[in-house]
Amino acid sequence: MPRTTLPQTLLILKPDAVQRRLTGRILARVEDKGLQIVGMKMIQISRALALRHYGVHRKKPFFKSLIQYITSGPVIVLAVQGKNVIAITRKMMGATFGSNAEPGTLRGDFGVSDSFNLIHGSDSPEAARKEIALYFKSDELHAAALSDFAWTYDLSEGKPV
Ligand code: FUP
Repeated sequence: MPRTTLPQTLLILKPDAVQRRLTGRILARVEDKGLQIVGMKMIQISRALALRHYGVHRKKPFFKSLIQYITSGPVIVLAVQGKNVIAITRKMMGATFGSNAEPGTLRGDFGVSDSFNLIHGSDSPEAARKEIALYFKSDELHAAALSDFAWTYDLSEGKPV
């Protein structure tokens, strides 16, 4: 199997996804797309970690409720890799809140709230690097190529070797 370096992103299945038992269906959509889960764990995000993650929003009016929400219960954090993974996962997530997210997207299909939005996904390669490092140690990531890569990622110019 050829070795490849695929871009990575951080996803968080937020407390409402866990409480509403939606995590399996969201994970299935990630895998169905052909993305590779390279790290996964259930944690409860501490206030200190939430402040580091969402520090860019500290001046926003929603900051306090955002920190309260993300620390309110267990979440599933995922490091995911794949071709064009950031753009693809952002598209799969949909607009920020379910009330206006398109049908077919995760937020559009599974929620209607204007506060709880089920899933976080990094919005740039820099954010992804920073966020993956916040949640995972390097030995918690398992990024070796999967056996279907030649077919899923057409890595050998049309020849599935
Ligand atoms: P997104 O990239 O779609 O997850 O959304 P943003 O990066 O714009 O916002 C980060 C988080 O802040 C969202 F997941 C939810 C929260 N937020 C609010 O609570 N109210 C807002 O008006 C905007 C964002």
